[in-house]
Amino acid sequence: MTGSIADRLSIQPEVAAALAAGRPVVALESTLISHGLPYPQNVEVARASEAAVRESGAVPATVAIRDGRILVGLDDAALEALATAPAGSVLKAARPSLTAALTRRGWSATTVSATMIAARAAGITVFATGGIGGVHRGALGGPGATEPATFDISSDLEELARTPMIIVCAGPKAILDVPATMEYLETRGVPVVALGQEDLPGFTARSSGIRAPWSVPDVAAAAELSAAHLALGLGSAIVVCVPVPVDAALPDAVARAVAAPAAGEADVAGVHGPALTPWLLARIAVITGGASVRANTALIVNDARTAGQIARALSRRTGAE
Ligand code: PSU
Ligand code: MN
Repeated sequence: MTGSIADRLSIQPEVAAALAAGRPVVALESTLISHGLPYPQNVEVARASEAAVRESGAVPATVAIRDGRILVGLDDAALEALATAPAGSVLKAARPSLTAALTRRGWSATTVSATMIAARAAGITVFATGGIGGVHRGALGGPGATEPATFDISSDLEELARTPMIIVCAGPKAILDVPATMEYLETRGVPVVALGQEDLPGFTARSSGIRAPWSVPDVAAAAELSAAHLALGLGSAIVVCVPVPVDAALPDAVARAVAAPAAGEADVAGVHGPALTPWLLARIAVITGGASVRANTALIVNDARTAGQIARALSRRTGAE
């Protein structure tokens, strides 16, 4: 079977109706379900994210791939199937692996890059995730480095550069080289804005320790800035970073302290490529005694709620509500 991305879409009727009427819709990714979190937290967070989008007055559209079709909007049985699939049976689909995902049978989960491709084809402009992928530690080598540069830079960053969309997240994942990730986004013309604080949110921690390039005080201002960005037609996404809720956050120092040793352990264990991010998230869950999972689930749901509010504000601007 062949066909364009648009030919491959199976859009849930509720999502299609909302899009046709200009009502707010929020895309949600599925790799965090299949590869990012353990069961049962993964399916709980998927359901809670959808509920949070609805509470904000928008329609959730979780994206995944099954049997050659890109599903935009999953029912509860599909969420459960993705969350309970045997380890290794769900492919992690990013832009480079999208073709493989669409030409095999069974389930593939979509990362930020693949979800953006699907959302754009479906006409969805607001997308919530936990943390974007970025430049991995060691990707660039460095002066005096004993190991060669790995060049492991997430395809999420290139997608953000080429797909006009609003991505709501809690900042680049702390497992990454966050300063290098920010430089990459700057080079590729992707605005990054912190919501409600000056510091760039640090994924499972409130602060990454670096200042965000821009910040806005509230959701209304984030929606305003995002609408202005999309209207300019520059072609890139805008990344809105929302700090993890206070009661679930890891202390900033803890989040930063666990990341470097975990990256070192992954290297010693020979973990590279698409397996690296899931491995690091699982390792940090163990190191923090589960605290990182609590933070990760809370921030994902919080991002979904905020994305719903932004989508709602945008559709009010266009007069659909
Ligand atoms: N956010 C989370 N957990 C995750 C991810 C994001 O809270 O597991 C996933 C996203 O799908 C993101 C991917 O696109 O990790 C990045 O993987 P990589 O570094 O291999 O590009
Ligand atoms: Mn990678």
